[in-house]
Amino acid sequence: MRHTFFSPLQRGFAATALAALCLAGAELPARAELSAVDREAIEAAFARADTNGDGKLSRDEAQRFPEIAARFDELDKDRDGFLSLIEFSVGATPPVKQ
Ligand SMILES: [Ca+2]
Ligand SMILES: [Ca+2]
Repeated sequence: MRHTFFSPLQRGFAATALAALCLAGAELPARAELSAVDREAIEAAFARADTNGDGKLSRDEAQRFPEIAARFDELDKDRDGFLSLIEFSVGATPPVKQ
């Protein structure tokens, strides 16, 4: 009788859960004060503002958030002319809570 610790289904689930954890950790800096609800609101705001869906905010797209637009250069840490979700989340905490 062979022993398998994980069925393929369980392995798939474990891998998915792990990937989700890694993704969540990579998307936003660890911020103790940022609750899951806040993070969802920020991600939703980011997604709404990202009108061309390229996963980053151009200066034009950032215009819908006056506080972000005013600090665009400061928030654009890697100076690529776009705000990533991470860069956006820095500026969006807490001004862009809705
Ligand atoms: Ca965009
Ligand atoms: Ca950037």
